[in-house]
Amino acid sequence: MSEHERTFVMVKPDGVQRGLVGEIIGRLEDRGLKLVGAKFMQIDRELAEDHYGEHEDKPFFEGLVDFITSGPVMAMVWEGQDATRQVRGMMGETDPADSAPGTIRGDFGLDLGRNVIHGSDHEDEGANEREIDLFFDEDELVGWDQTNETWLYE
Ligand code: IDP
Ligand code: MG
Repeated sequence: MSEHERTFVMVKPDGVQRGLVGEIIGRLEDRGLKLVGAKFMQIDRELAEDHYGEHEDKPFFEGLVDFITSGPVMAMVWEGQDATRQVRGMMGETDPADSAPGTIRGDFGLDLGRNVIHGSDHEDEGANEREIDLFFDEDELVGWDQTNETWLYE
């Protein structure tokens, strides 16, 4: 079994409004990933601007901050082998229009600005840890033994 890691995942306001929280959690559970933290919350502008800081100079930044603060989100931490990259694969491409059927964005989205889910970028070293720290205190994360682990990992 190789090293397990934690990744930050968030159902965005469009996903919450469209009733996709259960569907998305179900897909991550079915894959074998382990939920270790969850918080249903509304993001304030300060947190949104921090979280999307890498995009602050982009023309879509204001609209993105407006959108992500416009309603509740389901913020989560999921754990598993290669979790960050695997979740990104399940999400699809940034633009739902370029996302394959079977991916979350490919199955539930049509428009770049309404792409349902966020997941830490595996190509951005340490993004998972940074985002987890931004949204969760250490004592809000729950370490637990997944009893089916021997059937998920060699
Ligand atoms: P990612 O969510 O796949 O990591 P990023 O490039 O990090 O994609 O962009 C963050 C978010 O900003 C996207 O998920 C999307 O909601 C939004 N976004 C990215 N590019 C555009 C754009 O060109 N127009 C509008 N929104 C965008
Ligand atoms: Mg990104």
